[in-house]
Amino acid sequence: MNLEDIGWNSFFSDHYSKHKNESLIPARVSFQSREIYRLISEEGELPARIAGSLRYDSTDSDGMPVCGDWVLADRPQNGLTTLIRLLLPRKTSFYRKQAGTAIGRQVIASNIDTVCLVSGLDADFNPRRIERYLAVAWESGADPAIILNKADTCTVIAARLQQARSLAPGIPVHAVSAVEGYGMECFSDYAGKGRTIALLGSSGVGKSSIINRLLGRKAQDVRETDVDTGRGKHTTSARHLFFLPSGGLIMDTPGMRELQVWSLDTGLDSTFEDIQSLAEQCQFRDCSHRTEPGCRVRDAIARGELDPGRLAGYFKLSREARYSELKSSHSASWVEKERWKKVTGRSAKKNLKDRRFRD
Ligand SMILES: Nc1nc2c(ncn2[C@@H]2O[C@H](COP(=O)(O)OP(=O)(O)OP(=O)(O)O)[C@@H](O)[C@H]2O)c(=O)[nH]1
Ligand SMILES: [Mg+2]
Ligand SMILES: [Zn+2]
Repeated sequence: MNLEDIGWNSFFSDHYSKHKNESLIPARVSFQSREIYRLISEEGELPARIAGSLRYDSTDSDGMPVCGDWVLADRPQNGLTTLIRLLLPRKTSFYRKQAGTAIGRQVIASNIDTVCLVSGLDADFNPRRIERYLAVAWESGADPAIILNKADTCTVIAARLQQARSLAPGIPVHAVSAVEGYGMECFSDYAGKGRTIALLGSSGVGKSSIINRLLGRKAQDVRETDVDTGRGKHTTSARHLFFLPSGGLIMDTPGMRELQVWSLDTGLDSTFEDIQSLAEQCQFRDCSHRTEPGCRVRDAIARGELDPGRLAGYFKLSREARYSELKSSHSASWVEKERWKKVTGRSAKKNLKDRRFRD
């Protein structure tokens, strides 16, 4: 196996040269599910787990390897599980807010060149959801593309394509059918030697079906019937990288019921470029586009040039991003206070008492 074929380039080799060590080999995480890892390396596929030192050294969850990462691992010894010693820096990374009530961000995949945002052309089609995924994609540093799957179930494909293009000017949009094979050649635009594609989208949109069609075999389980039976039930439960016959790699990911955004900076600006450029012409520089006079954003809505749903989506995403940032900075100071309470707790009080006596 040639490392360049699986995405190795000067970005990673520059970092690797700093840690070069005969007993460590560079490898890419092709699968991760909780504590179980699989790597691809010049030595082939390797089962792996995290070395205690890596777990100990990483200060937060960002420091733990995820699918797509480049790592340094022990040189494998006849089929034994190898240990991952070091995580190389990420070229691109996808974050989401941690699930449930947990505060903080979670890396979900890394080192992706093109992220294909998959939606279904059936009842799943939802412009607001596409915007949400688009914002996260922009923020990751990868190039987005929009894939509208299940074209065989849709009688208004041209209208849907146009609608998706208006949500994301300049972003490629493709209609495909994984079941019938229609339009699947579009993926070759993004694949090729050393390139990595990831499929992202809600559960049931057909990500694993697309993978199976591209690989020409049943590599991944797909949902038996095209009906969502249980709440929160996903067919795919872990991220997995596969080799494409045409060269390059493709990542299957578990569908998310609701992708909660983490911080958005460039992601928000890039997704809503139209609103941003209107906002620059509002009478007030800090216009909230709600009640102020001379608001160009509301003017555009009144003229029918901007969809009010899109503005509402923009408000919602920016609120969410601000809120998770705010919560995390509050929680960071809370965690710090708690830590100091522990450190300075009884023993510190005792020290203080002793000092008073000594003084
Ligand atoms: N009609 C039609 N059905 C499709 C197409 N692609 C996928 N499906 C069906 O949609 C259902 C869900 O497909 P999956 O490939 O399991 O979806 P997924 O996105 O991988 O879902 P998770 O793994 O839960 O995230 C299955 O019943 C597929 O047969 C398509 O192009 N047309
Ligand atoms: Mg799946
Ligand atoms: Zn305004």
